[in-house]
Amino acid sequence: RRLLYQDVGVIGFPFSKGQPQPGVRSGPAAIRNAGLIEKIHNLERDVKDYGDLDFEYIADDPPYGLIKNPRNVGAANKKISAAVSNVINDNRLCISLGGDHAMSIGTLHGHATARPDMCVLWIDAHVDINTPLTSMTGNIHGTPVSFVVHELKDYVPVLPGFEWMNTCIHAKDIAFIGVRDIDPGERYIMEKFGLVCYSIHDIDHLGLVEVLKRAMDNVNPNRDRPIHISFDIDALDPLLAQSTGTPVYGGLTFREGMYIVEEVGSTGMVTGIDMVEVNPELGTKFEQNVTVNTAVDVLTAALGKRRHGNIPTGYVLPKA
Ligand code: EXY
Ligand code: MN
Ligand code: MN
Repeated sequence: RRLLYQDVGVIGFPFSKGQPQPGVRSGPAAIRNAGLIEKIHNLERDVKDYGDLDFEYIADDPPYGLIKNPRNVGAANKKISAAVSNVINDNRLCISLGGDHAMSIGTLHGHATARPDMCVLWIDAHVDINTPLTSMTGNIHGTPVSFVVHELKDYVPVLPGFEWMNTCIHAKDIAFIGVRDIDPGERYIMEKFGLVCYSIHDIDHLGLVEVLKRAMDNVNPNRDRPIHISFDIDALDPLLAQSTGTPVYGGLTFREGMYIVEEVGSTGMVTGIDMVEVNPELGTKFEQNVTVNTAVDVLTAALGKRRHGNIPTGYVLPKA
């Protein structure tokens, strides 16, 4: 199938202010060290590494209600949004390496700026749709979806640092897959605004093939819209992704994770991917390696690496 964008851009967001554990800043470096760029290159896709963004630190950043680091998170996301729309305007599929999930405020905003017709698959143990007023932890990585959905505009205060921001997708443009840990306020919001959510229970009940087909029918019925995959590594079972800040047991298997990205990738419509919440400083050395390598496998599968093998171009079969 033809790809909407053949070329790939990779950009790192070593960002951790959306939650309390600083190690998630090292996610982009660990994923690069595991060979991501070369593995994309081996798929015969042109790949440009845009490097890592650096974020200035705002020292005077008192909480807004419970919400921690609003100015730092807001200013970082302004830069992230501009960086992502720049990559997509270069006609490259944008891979955003995190970093905690608060950075997806900016990746979704930047993607929607460049491609207003895009839709979103949010692969996560969580729905990350607390508003700054429903959040019980004050961690912005539990709230990014509330900032971008038009229908929630009246429920999200303009936090200091977020004055630049406007909502950019409709509630019907996002589907969640893999959910198994949702707060009461989040469940209420999902029902009130009719957000599409396939939990782990739904996968057990219907099977992943059916769930993914339904999710795509919900957000992209004609398979003609650009797709943003926001992949939180904690969607996968902690056996595969122990090195993450908020692991939840009973997650997606390796095979389920791979199936999702192979299948969505094969539509040719993926234009943005986030790989977030990889924290290479948590867990044992073994768990760190498993988590990081799994993140790389998910990304390369989304870009066309097939478990049944890829046909090599220019291959000459040796004659006897
Ligand atoms: N719902 C909880 C909160 O709002 O703090 C936990 C959110 C975890 C978010 C992780 C990254 O996906
Ligand atoms: Mn998340
Ligand atoms: Mn999560």
